[in-house]
Amino acid sequence: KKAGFIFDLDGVIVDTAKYHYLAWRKLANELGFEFTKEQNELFKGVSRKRCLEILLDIGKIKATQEQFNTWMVEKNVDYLAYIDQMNASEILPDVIRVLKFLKDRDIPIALGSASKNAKPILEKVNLLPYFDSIVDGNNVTKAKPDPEVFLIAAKNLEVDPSLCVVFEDAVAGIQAANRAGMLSIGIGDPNILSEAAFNFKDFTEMSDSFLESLLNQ
Ligand code: B16
Ligand code: MG
Repeated sequence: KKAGFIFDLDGVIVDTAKYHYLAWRKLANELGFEFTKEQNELFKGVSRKRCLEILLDIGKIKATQEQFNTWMVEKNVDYLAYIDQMNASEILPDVIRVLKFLKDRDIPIALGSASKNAKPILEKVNLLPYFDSIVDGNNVTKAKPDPEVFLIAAKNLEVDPSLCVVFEDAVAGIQAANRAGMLSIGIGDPNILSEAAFNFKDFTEMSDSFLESLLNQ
């Protein structure tokens, strides 16, 4: 039976976390407090709205609905300025090898990301042509760890969820994949992503023979 592959974006395909961090830090500083790299870990895989809620908690700031919306927009404008400067050199190591491996075998590929900026980012780094379906923050109502994003991706690929493989760098994303009944593969720190079925530091550690074994589950 046909397998389907679903990739998270931030932390799996590109390292945009550093740009999210710079944009959130700028907002925090404007509001009069510090925002550290460690605190930014909590933001991975989490929606923009939830990130701002956490940021304001850190700064102990109460916002009106209007201020909240203004800051959401401001952060995104700053983030997009960084995205605008991106190019293919920022694709994480061996991502293209894995995408090509799957494409050569006509395996359907989807993106499953919390970001509302997923499409422009894929365009910027020239990876859009690899994806048969893009499911992102604009298509989902429930954030990871809810499985919605991955279930929609499986439906779009016309592949049974039990035959889908998900690459994820966030705990919430691994949980979402597991809840969707998919094979979860952690990309990053195995201690943090311990709920994943398999773990790799990055794609350079993932052999073609391992990929081959995923095609014939
Ligand atoms: P945006 P992923 C997530 O992307 C990021 O990890 C998370 O830090 C970010 O807040 C979220 O996208 C929303 O991004 O503000 O661009 O809509 O890891 O799910 O690809
Ligand atoms: Mg991610």
